[in-house]
Amino acid sequence: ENLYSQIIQAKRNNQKLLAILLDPDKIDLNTVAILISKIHQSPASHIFIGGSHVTTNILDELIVKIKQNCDLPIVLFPGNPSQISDKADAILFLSLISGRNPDFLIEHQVKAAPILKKTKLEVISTGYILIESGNETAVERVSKTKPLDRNNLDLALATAQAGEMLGNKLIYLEAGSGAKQAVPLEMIALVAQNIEIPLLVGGGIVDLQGIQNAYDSGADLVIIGTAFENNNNFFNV
Ligand code: 1GP
Repeated sequence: ENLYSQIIQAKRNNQKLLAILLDPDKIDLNTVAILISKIHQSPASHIFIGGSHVTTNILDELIVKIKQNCDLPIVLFPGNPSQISDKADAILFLSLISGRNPDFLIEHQVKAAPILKKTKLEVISTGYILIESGNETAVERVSKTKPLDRNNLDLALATAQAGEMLGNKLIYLEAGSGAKQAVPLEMIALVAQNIEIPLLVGGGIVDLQGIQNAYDSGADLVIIGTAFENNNNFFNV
């Protein structure tokens, strides 16, 4: 069974999903075992791997090590085409549809396509929407695009719906890693109610209540990066 159909199935059953985002640049290969044990103690359903400016070449090795100790699906969340590893299970094939930088709308995807064709990775087309979060995040800096106004709910919805009409299989509302403010709950609710495909939400969620609020507003999958990175006991309450 492929990963996307599992996400669809979970959505149908109203079963909420949780991804822990690991940034390969910030991980010490020698301590992966401890990290994995913490992930096991958490409610995570997926591991996402990636970052806006990953410079490391330990990606393959890191994924192999995780796989030795952990059955959770590993999904690449790449900042650019160099962050592809056939050791993972799937890749979010992102198009930054909130921005107007052709590199992140289509150029990187053109570069990545022939590489992906040679792998067995499940490619999941994802409309990636960056929302203003009170501080300049790495996505904004690296992509040189402006996030959507956090008060402009109609524009966020229109963007998500355009992504869905273009054939995206997921919509990802992103405040950016380490965002001061997470995606507004009203925006999550409006988008969730008006698209059919699963909705991912991440960026700046720093406590369990924040995760629950996103779920209650209609997010199907929440991504936690920084909070778990800073405190591997984040989920143990
Ligand atoms: C970033 O949405 C993810 O792409 C996670 O963000 O690091 O703020 O949890 P945080």
